[in-house]
This record gives sequence, structure tokens and C-alpha cells, in this order.
Amino acid sequence: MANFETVQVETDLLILGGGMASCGAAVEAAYWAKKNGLKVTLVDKAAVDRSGAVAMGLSAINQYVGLKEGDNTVEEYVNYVKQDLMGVARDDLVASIARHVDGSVHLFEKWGLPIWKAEEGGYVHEGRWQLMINGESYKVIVAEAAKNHLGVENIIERVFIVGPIMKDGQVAGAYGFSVRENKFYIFKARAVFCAMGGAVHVFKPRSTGEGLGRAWYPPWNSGSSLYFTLKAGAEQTCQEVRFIPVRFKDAYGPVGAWFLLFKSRATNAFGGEYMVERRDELQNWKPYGLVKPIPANLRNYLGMLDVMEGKGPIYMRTEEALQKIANEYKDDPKAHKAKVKELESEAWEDFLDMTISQAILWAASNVEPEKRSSEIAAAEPYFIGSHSGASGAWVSGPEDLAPPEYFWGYENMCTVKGLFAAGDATGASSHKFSSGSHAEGRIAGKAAIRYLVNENPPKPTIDDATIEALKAKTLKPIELFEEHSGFTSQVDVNPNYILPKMYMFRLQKLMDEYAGGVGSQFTTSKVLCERGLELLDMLKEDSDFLAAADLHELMRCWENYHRTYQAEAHVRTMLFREETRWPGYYFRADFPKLDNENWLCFVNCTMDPETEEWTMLKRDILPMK
Ligand code: SFD
Ligand code: AMP
Repeated sequence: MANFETVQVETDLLILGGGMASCGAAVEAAYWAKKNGLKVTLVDKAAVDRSGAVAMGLSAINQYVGLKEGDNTVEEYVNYVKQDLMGVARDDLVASIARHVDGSVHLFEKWGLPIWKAEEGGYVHEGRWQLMINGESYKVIVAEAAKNHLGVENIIERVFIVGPIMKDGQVAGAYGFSVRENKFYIFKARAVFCAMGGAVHVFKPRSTGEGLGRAWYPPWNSGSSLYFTLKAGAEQTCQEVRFIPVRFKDAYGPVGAWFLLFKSRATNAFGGEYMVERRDELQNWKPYGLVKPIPANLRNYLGMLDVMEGKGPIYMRTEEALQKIANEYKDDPKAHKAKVKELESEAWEDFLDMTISQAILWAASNVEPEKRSSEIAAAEPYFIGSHSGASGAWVSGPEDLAPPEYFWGYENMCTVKGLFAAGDATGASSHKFSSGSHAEGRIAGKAAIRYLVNENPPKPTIDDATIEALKAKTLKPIELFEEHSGFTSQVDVNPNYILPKMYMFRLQKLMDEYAGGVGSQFTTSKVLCERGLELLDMLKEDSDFLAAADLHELMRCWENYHRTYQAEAHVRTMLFREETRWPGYYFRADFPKLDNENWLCFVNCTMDPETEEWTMLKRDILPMK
């Protein structure tokens, strides 16, 4: 096998991932580490400037509470999130983020992020909690601050983290490999902060052959946070709460600005407005169906009912919305023309800031939004605890807010000592988005340093045999390929191994068909989940035969391995929860109703890292102190 050098790195706090949460953690941890003579190291599989979900930029900051302005209170944000998640959220965690998030937004502005300003002063709001930004360079700006605080010498890019290293029930570091050089990495750390995003391509995407890779969620986040924390023995929560965004069809342009800023309607092919015509359906989902804003999954659901009745496609009425705003100037033709131009450019910028491919699709298909509606559709399911999904690790809340059941010493520490998490990696604290993930990273980064100072955990030692075993396991796909690829004339047809793309197709097909993907109208049941688990088990057996022709494919192998565990956590949790709580995200055909008596609770799970046996449990939803 090609020679792979083993590189060992020692540090006090290891930050995994370089996304929004990790950049927040870096800023805060670097400050407190310096005061205490500690070393912090950040590792990302990509380049921090353009890594993670914000890589392409964003057009809005979706969480801003406006405490200083007196616009809203922390309690109001907590209520909003809890209602949106059909009653299932950790008040303490949501409040912890909400009271710090404005601070992150003010830092972004200080670091150079242009936030739209209203003529009368203050920020331009997209909606009650959302601010409009010129966000093409959002991630570059946030990354620059992280680099300045941490020092570039403490940032290691293009290293893919495979899994945790544990010692005596505590986290002792991580292992991974370079995606550019033949190097295997061992990181020894006294504390670890994990924020490697959520997961995409667990389910079959709407775009397959012709547009494979095109999805709402960027294809590079593949369940590494779940795998890392699960394999460390950390408890997980809300693994059933996937997110299905409704987006402009085929290129996934965001809808928030259209619904909130431009006040657009969405109608079916016959002009009917499902949010109006199907209002009665919301009675079936009370009390959550009757609040404002109507929870995201219920908004989805009403549209899906139209589609299932053959009333699709669904259209965003862009032309109507823009004309309505411009019509305020109808008595002044010059001002009217100028307003139309301004709105038109705002509409295009919304996409150019964060979903460039949507602007390209509009251009390629002759769409002029001021003249013509565009189709919108429900996307395939994603795992993103920071948006309107809720899956992630179960972490401690802050001492002053968390009830005793939710507090074990340090904010954002998982149920494993020394392991911290934030952003998409933590559950039951949805609607933190980019700004809240950064704020949560700051909270966790600071807590991790406090943990190091207070507990002074020992420097981990890792014996050579363990290192060699991890290295062999990590590089096995390369070895398999080298050994067997000559057996056939075409490398992707070979009885001795499975290439990552084929493996991913198999995973996606079974998730689509058994776990409620697009192809099964987001519907599943006990029988389907059980059969899905059986097939997942066989897929897992075959994961031993994943093969990689090069370093890039080695990364693809491990991404798929991580996705498989995300899939299993999801199916097991959907199976355990015997009700339908989030129609519009998924529907349990055998338990089609909300059941507050039995299921107004968190469903959590753990997996024994050695035996890989799963335990499912219910946890109470408790108010904050
Ligand atoms: O509107 C490894 N989000 C939006 N938030 C907003 O505030 N405004 C918007 O406009 C947003 N829109 C949006 C959003 C998300 C997505 C997917 C889209 C559109 C298409 C939400 C935020 O983006 C999100 O909340 C944060 O980014 C979450 O932060 P974090 O840190 O939890 O995840 P990350 O930023 O994706 O970073 C993950 C990092 O991990 C790295 N990584 N590194 C090493 N080894 C591995 N194995 C790794 N696996 C992953 C990644 O490289 C990355 O650096 S809107 O449309 O909703
Ligand atoms: P999106 O572009 O769908 O990610 O939405 C951006 C933000 O607007 C998120 O905070 C969403 O929850 C919110 N949002 C989107 N559509 C609506 C809507 N119709 N009503 C209320 N909030 C919405």
C-alpha cells in the first residue's frame, strides 16, 4: 500500500470543523486559552474561508433578537422556537443562545459584514427575527476573525476527521487523514469541541443522475458530528426531527425573503392558496397549528396536501408580490419604474448572495421574477439541528437557566466528559441559524476552557498499537482498492469491493423507500422502519468493503460511513416515536395523529461504542429555571 506518514498533534482543546459554530468557539476559546496558557487547535476537512453551510454566502441573518433595541425578549424567542417545533425544544438552550446571539451579529458587523440599514435607522428586517445582509463574503469575514484570534499556525485545513479517540470514558482526541497528502493524523487533546455540521445525501435527492450533488444542504456535511459524538458514547436527541425546506424548485433558492420581505403568496396550479384554503386542517394539530407563525412543518404539510391531490405544481407568486409593492408608486411613473428596478435587483441579489445556481437557473430558463411565477417544492430530508430540524447531541444547559436534569457542569458539554458541541451538532435548540450557531460556539468554547482549567484532565497517552489499528481501519478502503482493482477491466464493476458512490446510492434508495423520502411522499410506518433497519444492517456489513482509488474517494468512503449512522439514528427514533408530530417533515401512516399524552417528550438515544447496541429513551420537556 502507498506509504502514509503518521502525524501526531498534541493540544489542550481540539476544535473539529471550521464552520460557523467552530469560528465562534475559536474566537472565544483563543481569548480564554491565552489567559490560561492553553493551546487550541482547529481542524477542518476543507478551507475555513469557504467551508460549511455558509460557504457560498447567505442573504440573511436568521436569528437576531434585538434585545438592545427593545424589539423582543428572550422569552418571546423561546416561545417562537418551541411552537415551531410542535412543543419539543429545550427552553434553557434556546434562551442561552438567544441572550448571546445579538453579540455575535454585532461582531460580524464590526468585522466588516454589510447589514442593510433602514432609512429611519436600525437594521432592515426580513421578518421579525431576520436581518437582510450583503452576505456573499459572510463566511470569509467570520473565518478571518477566527484566524486572527487563533493564529493560522493553530489551524489545520484539509484534514478529514474520521472518529473519536476515547480513554477511560473520557474523550482523548480524534483521528483522521489529509485529503491532499498521504498523511494519517492522530490528535491528542484534553478536551474536544465538535461542530462538523449536519448531514445531506442520506436520503435520495430530487436531482439524481442529471444533477447529482445538487441539494439544498451543501454536499460536504455528511453526518460527521453525529458519528463522532455517537461513537464517543454521547446521548443524542430529536434524531427523528429532520428538516424539509420548501425551496425554489431544482436549484433550491431560499423562500424566506419572498414570504417575509416581499410578502409573496404561494398558490397551486389552479390559483388556490393552500395556506388559506386548508386552514381548517390546522385544527388537527392544535395547539401548535393555531399559533403565528404557523410551524414550518405545517406550512409544508398544507402545500403537500395540494400536491398529493394533484393540484401541483406550487408556485411562488413573485410577479404578483413585486407588482403589489411597486404599485404603491403607481401615480408616479418614474418612481414606479425605479421601484420595479430596485425590487428586481433585490430579488436577484437574494439568490446571488447564497444560491448562485438558482440565479443561473432563472437566467437559463428566461425567468423574469417581476413577470413570471416560479415553482417551489419540498426538498428531500436533511439533518440540521441549527435550522428548523432539531437533531443533535444532548448537551448541558447553563447553570442559571437549566433545571437540574439538564445541567451537568459545563454549558454545551455532551453526556461524555470533555466533549463539547454546538451548531448543527447539538439538538433540541433549533432556529439558531448562522448567527446563533456562532453564538453557541462562543458559549461552548468558553465553557471548554473553563472545564480544562477547573478539572485539569490528564494529557492523554495513546499507545502505538491503538494508533496502528486506527490507521489500518482508516486506510482500509485504499488497501482494498489497490489489492483488487486489477481484477476487472472496469474499476467500478468488481465483486471484491463497493465504491462510495454506489454505496451512497444504496443508502439513499433504502432511506427514500422505507424512511419517508420524497419518493414515498415523506411517509413511513413501523413495518417500513423495521424493514429499513434490516436493509441498513446489511448495508453496514458491506461497508467493510468500501474501496477508494485515491484520497478524495477515501473521504467519500468515510462520509458515507458517517451517513449510515445518521440514517440508523433517524430510523430508530422514528420507529420509537409512535405518533405523527411533524407532518410536512414526515408522516407515520400507522400513527397519523399528534399524541400529546404519550409523546410530548424528547426521544433520545445512545449507542454503545463497542457493541454498537442502541438504547432508546424518553426524556421530559422541562421549563427553564
Ligand atoms: O435562509 C468537517 N442557514 C442560514 N442561516 C442564516 O442565518 N441565514 C440564512 O440565510 C441561512 N440559510 C441557509 C442555512 C443553511 C443552509 C444549509 C442553507 C441555507 C443552504 C443556517 C446556517 O448556515 C447554519 O446554521 C450554520 O452554518 C451552522 O453552523 P455549523 O458550524 O454547525 O455548521 P457549518 O457552518 O456547516 O460547518 C461545519 C464544518 O464542519 C466541517 N466538517 N471537518 C473535518 N472533518 C469532517 N469529517 C468534517 N465534516 C464537516 C465543514 O467543512 C465545515 O467547516 S436559509 O436558506 O435557511
Ligand atoms: P428560509 O429562507 O425558508 O430558510 O427562511 C428564512 C427564515 O424565514 C427562517 O427563519 C424561516 O423560519 C422564516 N420563514 C420562512 N418562510 C416563512 C413563513 N412563511 N412564515 C414565517 N417564517 C418564515
